[in-house]
Amino acid sequence: MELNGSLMLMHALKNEGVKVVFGYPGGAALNIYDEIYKQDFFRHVLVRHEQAAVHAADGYARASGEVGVAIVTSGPGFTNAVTGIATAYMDSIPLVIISGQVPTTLIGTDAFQEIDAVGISRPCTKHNYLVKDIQSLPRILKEAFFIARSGRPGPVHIDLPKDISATIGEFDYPQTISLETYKPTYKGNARQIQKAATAIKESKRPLLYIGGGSISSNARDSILKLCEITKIPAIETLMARGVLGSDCENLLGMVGMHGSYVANMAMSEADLLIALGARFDDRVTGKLSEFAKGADIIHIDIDPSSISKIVQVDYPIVGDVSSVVCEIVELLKDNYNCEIHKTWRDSLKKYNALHPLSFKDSNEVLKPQWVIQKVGEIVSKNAFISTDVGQHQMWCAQFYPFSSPREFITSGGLGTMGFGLPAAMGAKCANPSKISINISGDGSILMNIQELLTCVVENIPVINIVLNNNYLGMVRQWQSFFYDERFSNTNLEIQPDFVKLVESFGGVGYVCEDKDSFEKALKDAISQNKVALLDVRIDRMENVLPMVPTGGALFNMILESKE
Ligand SMILES: Cc1ncc(C[n+]2csc(CCOP(=O)(O)OP(=O)(O)O)c2C)c(N)n1
Repeated sequence: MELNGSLMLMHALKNEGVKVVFGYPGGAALNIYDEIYKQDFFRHVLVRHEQAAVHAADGYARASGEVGVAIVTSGPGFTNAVTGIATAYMDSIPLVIISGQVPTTLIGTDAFQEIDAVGISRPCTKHNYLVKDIQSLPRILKEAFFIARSGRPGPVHIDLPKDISATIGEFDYPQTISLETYKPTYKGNARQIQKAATAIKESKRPLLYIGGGSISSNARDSILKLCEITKIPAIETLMARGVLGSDCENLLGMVGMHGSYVANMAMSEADLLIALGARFDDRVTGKLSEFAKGADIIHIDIDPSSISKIVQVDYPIVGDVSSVVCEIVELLKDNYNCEIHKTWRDSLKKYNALHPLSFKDSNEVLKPQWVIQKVGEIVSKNAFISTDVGQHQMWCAQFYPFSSPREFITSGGLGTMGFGLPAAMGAKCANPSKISINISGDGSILMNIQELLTCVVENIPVINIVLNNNYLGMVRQWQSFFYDERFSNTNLEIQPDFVKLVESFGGVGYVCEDKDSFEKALKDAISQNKVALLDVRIDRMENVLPMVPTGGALFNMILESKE
């Protein structure tokens, strides 16, 4: 059938099962927006800033496991979107981002709003395209979705010039796809899996090191099975919070810079690490020369280039985490002896008793950790929890009682302030029957606060819990520990009246200064089902502990603040 480029895009979105698109129009995207006006098979959410369009598509993808889609215009629309694209790239989130571009005849002339979009997106996308002729558009659209969601997922960018979106061509959407140079391996090598299973059987101090790839591969059930039959202790990275769920007996908590004492000690003393879709990020390994010194390493990952990238691996297995773990379970299930590492498990229990993850609660001032635990209690497993970046993010990762994968939506790799609110909006669109809560800081929330309006206009009731310490808290903490308390430019004493602010956008606001008012406010916000912001005044000087100083060994943790 004959269609113009914009209609081809609409048909491709329909074919790929896209239900929601986040975007913002402009001159170079006008043809596309004209077709959006005429269609009714997906919902278009008009954000108020392009960065938010991509974060929202990203939140949608993290919550649903589907590809998130964002459309922006050329030039400034696209450059605004870059932070969102880079955020998704660092966390391997499947997105397709379409940007308008000036007409092909003007490319290279410094035309109004021209920018080398594919040049900019190259280092922060899994793949990108500049569409040069209408004939290639159907193939490019099909490839983009295929590449975004297959193998190690990631964002794919299509730059679509204005003349091409208006040109008519033949639309024959490919049903299948085969790319010569891109064939992800899902099934692990049988011999390597056998060797890994033998190593697991023989190990006396084994440890499961669970990373975010376990969520993209939907590996929860197979990993739980492995835990059940082997009793091997497990740790989760920030990106993997929720894979096992907080009531899983094997789980020692989060590992890394703000990981629990027992998780970090386990990582340091294990004799076998079983890394599942984890990437040995520097915030997890600490000082590399001291990292897991006595351990052999099994690394299961869909991305061959991430294996032995940071640390030398003894048992590399390229494949889908879920599929490989299932095979390992098959090899171990009938003859695995858990007794071989009982001493190890006992010694970890002692570590946990020595320095459990805890905080000093108070009735005079609200403690952020208490607030987070309370949220968990009130929403009882029925919420998406998004965060921004800073202390509040780490307290969430430490203290929220996670129960399932995809429940926690946070920017791990890039650490992007301004992510939380739009991501919570995307998550709510993915599953409107769940509560969507953005836990933010008073610094972060101001980075995309305009999205409160999108939420109000589009009726996307997101609840924002702003843990307000009148500081850029995480930076203040580093200044406190490592810069002799010289609080250079981190004091946010003067803040807007957040309640008036959210009300001015058409939402509801609350100030919470004690436990009672917090509990009432959150319950009220949930029952009103409206866009809400809770300005929660917390202890200004609270720190996130434990903490591994950058460049330090994982086992050297700061466990207490100097008073
Ligand atoms: C876009 C962006 N700019 C700067 C930073 C550096 N940064 C990391 S945490 C942080 C402070 C965050 O403060 P706030 O949102 O108030 O949260 P808190 O740490 O107080 O919980 C800053 C500035 C960042 N991560 N992202």
